[in-house]
Amino acid sequence: MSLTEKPQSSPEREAYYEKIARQDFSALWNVLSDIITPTPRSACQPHLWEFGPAKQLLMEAGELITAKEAERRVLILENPGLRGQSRITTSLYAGLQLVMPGEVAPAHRHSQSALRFVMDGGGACTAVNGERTLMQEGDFVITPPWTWHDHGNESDTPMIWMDGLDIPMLSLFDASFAEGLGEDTQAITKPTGDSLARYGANMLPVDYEKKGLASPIFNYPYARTREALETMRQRDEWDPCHGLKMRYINPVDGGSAMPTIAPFVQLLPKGFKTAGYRSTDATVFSVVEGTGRTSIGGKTFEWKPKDIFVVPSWQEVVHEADADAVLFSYSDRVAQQKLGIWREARGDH
Ligand code: 1HN
Repeated sequence: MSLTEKPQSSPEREAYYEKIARQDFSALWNVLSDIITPTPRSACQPHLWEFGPAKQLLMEAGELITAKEAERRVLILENPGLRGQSRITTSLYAGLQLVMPGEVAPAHRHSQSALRFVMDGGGACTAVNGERTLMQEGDFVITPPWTWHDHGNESDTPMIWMDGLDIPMLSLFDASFAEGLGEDTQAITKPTGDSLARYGANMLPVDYEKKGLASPIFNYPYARTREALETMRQRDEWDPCHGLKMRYINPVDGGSAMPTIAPFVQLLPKGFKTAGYRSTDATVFSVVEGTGRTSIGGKTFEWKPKDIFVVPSWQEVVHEADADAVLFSYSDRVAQQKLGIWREARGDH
C-alpha cells in the first residue's frame, strides 16, 4: 500500500470497481493518496479583496434591496478556489455587510457563531442578548451561538463591516439551526456597556459561573485594543513571525473569545518584515492601519487599510509593513487545537 501512488488499472479491476459501485462501495486503494496527503492540500487559494471596489458593489446593492428584505445585505467573499460554496476558507465564511442610515437588519438567531469587524462608518448598533452596542471602526464584536441579534443604523452614514462565521464547520457536522424572532428588534434589558464593564475590566462578578463557551464580552472596542498595542510596543520585543500579536480572549477562562473561531490582532512596525510562517489554520486578514505586502505561498499581495486577504492552510506567509500596520485576523485555530490537530512551522522552510 502506497500513500503516494495509485495501483495500475486493468480490465478485470475496472469491472470489479463497477461491480462494487453498484453495491455502494469503492476501493480505498484508488483514493488513498488523495484523501491522506503528506501535507495539507487545499482547494482554498490565496486572494485579496480591495475595499474600494467592494464598497462600490455594496452601495449598488443598497439601491437594489433593503437590509430588511435581504434579512442581511451581505456580499459573500467567495474564495476563487471554492466558488459557489459560500466560504472564504474550507472551514470559514466571510462577508461584507452594509446597513444604510435608518435601516434595520431584523432579529434572528442561529447555531453558527458570528464575528463582526467594523470596516467603514461608525455609529450603527448591534444588539446581542438584550444589550446594544455602538460600533466604531476597528471594533471587534461577537454573536455567540443561538443568541438573538439584530442591527440598526441610526447614524447618518452607511456602515460596512466584515462578518466572519463558522458556517462551513456547522455544515460539516450538519448542525445548523436558525429561527427569526418575528420582530425587527429584540427587547433591550441591559444598559449599553454593561458586559464590557462587568467582564472587561479585569474583574468578574464574585460568584460568576461560566455560561456557554463564548466570551460574555461582545464588543472589544478598537480604541482600547490600539492603546494596548501602542503601550506594549515600547518594549520593542517583536516576534520574528508575527510582530506583536495578541489573541482576543474570553476573560472567564483565557481561551478564545469564540468557541470555534480564533480572532487576533497584530502590530507590525514600519519597515518590519516577518520570518516565514505556516500553520494549518487558514486565516482571514483585514487591514486596519498601514500599508505593505504579504507573500502567501510565494505570491505577493499589496495591501492598504480595509483590504481583506486570505491565507490557505500551510502556505508560507511573510508580511512586510511600509508604515506602522495593524492587522485583524481570524481562523479556526481554536477548533483545531481543541481537536488536537493544529500545527505550525516557524522560519523559512
Ligand atoms: C448573520 O446572522 C449575519 O447577523 C450576517 O449580521 C451574515 C451569514 C449567514 C448566516 C447568518 C448577521 C450571516 C448571518
